[in-house]
Amino acid sequence: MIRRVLIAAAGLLVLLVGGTGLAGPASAHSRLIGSDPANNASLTAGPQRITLTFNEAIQSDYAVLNVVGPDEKHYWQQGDPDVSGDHLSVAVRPLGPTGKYTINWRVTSADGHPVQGQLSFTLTQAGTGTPGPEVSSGKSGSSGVPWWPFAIVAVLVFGGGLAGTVLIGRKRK
Ligand SMILES: [Cu+2]
Repeated sequence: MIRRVLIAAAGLLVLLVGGTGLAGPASAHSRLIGSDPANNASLTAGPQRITLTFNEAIQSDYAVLNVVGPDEKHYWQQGDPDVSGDHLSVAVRPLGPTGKYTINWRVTSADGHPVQGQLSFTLTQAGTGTPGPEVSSGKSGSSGVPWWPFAIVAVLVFGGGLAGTVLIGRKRK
């Protein structure tokens, strides 16, 4: 009987610790609280700059902010994004065709966790601008988060674990 109570108590403890462990970090992420232009805005002229506002100061490392045109193939932002306190912004080239422009963002929260999302606006009157680099060309350069360091680490960790398992298996034989 005592054993059962102990097991139940241990189970409850695991649930409590696990629960707070999940809720804690998630609630500490930086949140997007506003943007200029506003999400889903209809504009007759392109914005010179896009500015996102977060609920707290964000980290400047690995910030991404780009604008993809209605053809979904070209970038329309100009240069690298700028982080200043709780603001993330980027300059925008003069826009061209009418239609939906998608804003992609990604920042590192104050607590170190990455957060990302998408906004959009619609241009209702065509501009005279010409598009920037192609999305698939990889010319976005420093505005993209490099993925290969993570891949290398993943391969090393996985490979190491696999080698360890094989070695232990051999020893047992
Ligand atoms: Cu977090």
